[in-house]
Amino acid sequence: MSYWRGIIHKYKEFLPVNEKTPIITLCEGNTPLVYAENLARAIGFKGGIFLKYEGLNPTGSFKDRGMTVAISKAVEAGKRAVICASTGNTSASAAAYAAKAGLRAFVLLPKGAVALGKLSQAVIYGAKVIAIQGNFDDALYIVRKIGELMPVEIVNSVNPYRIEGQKTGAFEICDALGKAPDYHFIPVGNAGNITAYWKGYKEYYQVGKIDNLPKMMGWQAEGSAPIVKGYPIKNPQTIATAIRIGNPYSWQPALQAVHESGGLIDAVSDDEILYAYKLTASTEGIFCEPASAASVAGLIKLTREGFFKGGETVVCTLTGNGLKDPDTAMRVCEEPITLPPDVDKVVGVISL
Ligand code: AN7
Repeated sequence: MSYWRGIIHKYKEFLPVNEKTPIITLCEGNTPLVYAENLARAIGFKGGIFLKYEGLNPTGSFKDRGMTVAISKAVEAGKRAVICASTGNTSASAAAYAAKAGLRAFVLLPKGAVALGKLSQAVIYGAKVIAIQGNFDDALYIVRKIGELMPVEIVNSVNPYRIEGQKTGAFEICDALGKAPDYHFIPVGNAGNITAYWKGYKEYYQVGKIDNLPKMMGWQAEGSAPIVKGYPIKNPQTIATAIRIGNPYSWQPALQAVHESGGLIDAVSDDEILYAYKLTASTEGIFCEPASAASVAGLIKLTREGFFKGGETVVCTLTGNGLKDPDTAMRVCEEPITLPPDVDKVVGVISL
């Protein structure tokens, strides 16, 4: 069969699966790598920008790559239920893949701090949703305790199968470009994805699929930047709720990715994130969520600082779909004009 059947079918030899693993897939992966010449021109970047649009995965974020592996392995191990803490996307993905697998799903969300689209996904896929009066870090702590107490599989990136699946994003980029980019820009929350991409690039390098490695460039939101600051943040804040995380689980592997690759991890402000969010949509026709725009915001920041020599190839991972959080788009953009049903009145507001 030649049609796309998801990342496990495509990249089996790199994944911890065998003939007995039941493959639970929603045909995730194979997402567009969009050449962003308009964005490059707009920000004065003198090289090639490619946007890896992970918002086009089945539940609208990169989490589906890790979840297909985590849920397949949970089924293989005979598990009946999964649990996760989430800023929204992990819960949407866990709920969907659990539904496909016939498993029960329990998701713990920070109350009032999850975009409505993501919450609606968890609910409609049939997960038991528990809103915690606390933040993501509180919810993850509880999930890890419950994982010790009850026969339920944790599908946060505490689960190594998540990282395994997510590394396929790097494979797809290399397959598309025929090489690794010079720089890979990526938002950082719980720091699993930067860890996963670096693992993917290194594995492709080891088997000779590529002969270069990118510098890993991770971006946290200023109010939620524990790795940049060097200590956990008790009460993280940012408009990019997906990365509102004060004590990332994959802190050390993320630092290792940055150090081994010669990259960096830095922070961008909410204003910089929103600017990048709007610019990506208005120049490239790609609506990502605010957290995803942290990667583009980081690229804009470094471009303005004169960081690049010119001629570099960079990839920005756009981790999630903007439709998950339409409230933010409506808050930061101009309100639609309301008019009576009158041709002249409408003509009056159209300037060509
Ligand atoms: C759109 O869903 O942590 O650094 O619980 O949803 O691998 O955590 C989401 C994270 C970036 C950060 N962009 O990735 C969750 C969750 C989007 C995200 C990140 C997330 P990691």
